[in-house]
Amino acid sequence: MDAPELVPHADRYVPDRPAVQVLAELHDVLRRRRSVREFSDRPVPRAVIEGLIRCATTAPSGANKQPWRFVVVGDPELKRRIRQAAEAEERTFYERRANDAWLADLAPLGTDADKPFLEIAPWLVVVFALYQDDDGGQVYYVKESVGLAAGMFLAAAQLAGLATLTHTPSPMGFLRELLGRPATEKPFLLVPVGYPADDCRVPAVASRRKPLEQVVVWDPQAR
Ligand code: IYR
Repeated sequence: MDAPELVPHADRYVPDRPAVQVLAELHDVLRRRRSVREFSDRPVPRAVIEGLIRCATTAPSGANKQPWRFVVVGDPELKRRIRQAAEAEERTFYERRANDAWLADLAPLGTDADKPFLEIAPWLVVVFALYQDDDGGQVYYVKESVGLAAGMFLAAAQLAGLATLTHTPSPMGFLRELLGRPATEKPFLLVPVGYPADDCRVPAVASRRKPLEQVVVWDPQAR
């Protein structure tokens, strides 16, 4: 096979301050991200959502197949139908499917089957994973790729001062039906986007991140 065309990495980003300084500032923004379940109905311009999706779609993906679709819902009637279907799934989760350990882990979050935020948040962004490319071709590392894009979406929202929730009503198949997506697309994440309610509360627990020592293993040779 012919060698691929490679070009200089010309417009690469070079910060104008030392990396540790840039990272300290970025960390101070990211560490204040919380999963928000009490949203304001304050509108968010469509161009802002578009900007978030543009940021998300800069993520790397297997063979650059970009196996994601972002379905953006703002219509109150469609949000209502999504809420109804999600709450029906959640009721079976809380009443039957979750085992005791799972319910105990969720208790500090104070969650239950009621999901009013699905109607209150101005936008619901439903991220789908594509198991076939739009041209019918193969895709690779789909979950990894979509997960990376979703993470960048959340980070972008945080930088823009917006609140998000990574909501995964399970099973999520109803989203494919309600949103008219084909069988080759699988709902991955439902992300309400908006501003927190003025009196928004978040769990007191769950804000602490594990200390670095617990999550990092330094090679003893590392300098
Ligand atoms: N999907 C349910 C339960 C739930 C599960 C996990 I894991 C969470 O981190 C939070 C909630 C719900 O949304 O209530």
